Amino acid sequence: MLIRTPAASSSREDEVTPESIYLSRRAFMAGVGAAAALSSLPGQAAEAAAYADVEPANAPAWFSGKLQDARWQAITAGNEAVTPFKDATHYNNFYEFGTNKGDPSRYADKLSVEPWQVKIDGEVGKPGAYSLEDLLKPHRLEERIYRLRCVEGWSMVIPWLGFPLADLLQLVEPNGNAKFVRFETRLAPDEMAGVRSGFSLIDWPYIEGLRLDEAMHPLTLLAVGMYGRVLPNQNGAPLRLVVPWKYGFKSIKSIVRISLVAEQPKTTWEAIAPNEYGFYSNVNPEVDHPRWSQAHERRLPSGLFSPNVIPTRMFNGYDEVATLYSGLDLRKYY
Ligand SMILES: Nc1nc2c(c(=O)[nH]1)N[C@H]1C(S)=C(S)[C@@H](COP(=O)(O)O)O[C@H]1N2
Ligand SMILES: [Mo]
Repeated sequence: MLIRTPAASSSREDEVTPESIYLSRRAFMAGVGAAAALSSLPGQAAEAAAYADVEPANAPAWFSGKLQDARWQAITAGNEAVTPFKDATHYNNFYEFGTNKGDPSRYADKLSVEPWQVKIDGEVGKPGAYSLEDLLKPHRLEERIYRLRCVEGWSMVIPWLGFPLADLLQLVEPNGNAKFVRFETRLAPDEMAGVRSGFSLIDWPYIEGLRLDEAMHPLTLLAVGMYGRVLPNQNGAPLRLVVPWKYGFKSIKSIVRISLVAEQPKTTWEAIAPNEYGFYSNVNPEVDHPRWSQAHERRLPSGLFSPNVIPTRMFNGYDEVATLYSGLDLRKYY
């Protein structure tokens, strides 16, 4: 893996980075031995553990190059602990590979992610089929440590690497008819056991959507990496959306098409159960799912004896998005 860490004395990063996380990142880059050594220091054990199991990847050239000038810790989750890499990569929802939490880590390796093209079409001045490399070229990667809250009631804290969706949208020049953005996941039945099984309610491909102003919000991220490395397939390689104030299913994985459209797109989960999963799906502890409460969440890792249940926060704690919804009845538009 091609990561260079500047000497501590010459780095601006170590002035702005909480030391424990900075050290744990260095530790995972240096290998498990260093992480183990670090975990003996008080206060740094949890962070070191979160990164200890990071599996090095054979990163493609477009990614390694981008890491050189990544902005580490551009956004953090305050003092909330980063979820261990092991949990973030072995407890997944990616129904194309099966409905059990362990299925994506078991089967998503089958997905061929190189070469990768993204089609951008609809109400834009510059439609086209872009290679992932070309799509990434103008953008600097940022590390953003976001909370991820699944509608099922569990949550994690994940350090993503990506760039704002807004920066991409601006480059393709949405026109005046563009009111929504529609996203589509790759559909490759030969590579996707869950699609082949025919056992699913889902009408593939997986579709998601955002209002244009939500898509343009600076928190909305297109991710290509996590935990300092390229995205594992089970987490949506090579390109996935991350919308931290919405339930996890809005954060669509393995995107091959981004369309600027005039009408609100029909999304996968809305199509399956419109009374349970709305288009907006903002995290909201006051609006329960018809079959369970959304007031609390199980922060992973969680077990029988330490369930780690915490209150769920409005907009998942990202209060700055509230202005997007002023005047909207969030009970009606759930
Ligand atoms: N294409 C696709 N994207 C998807 C899903 C899926 O099944 N297919 N599951 C969603 C759900 S329900 C969640 S909670 C998140 C999980 O992301 P993670 O596995 O990286 O934690 O991905 C979302 N994106
Ligand atoms: Mo989810």
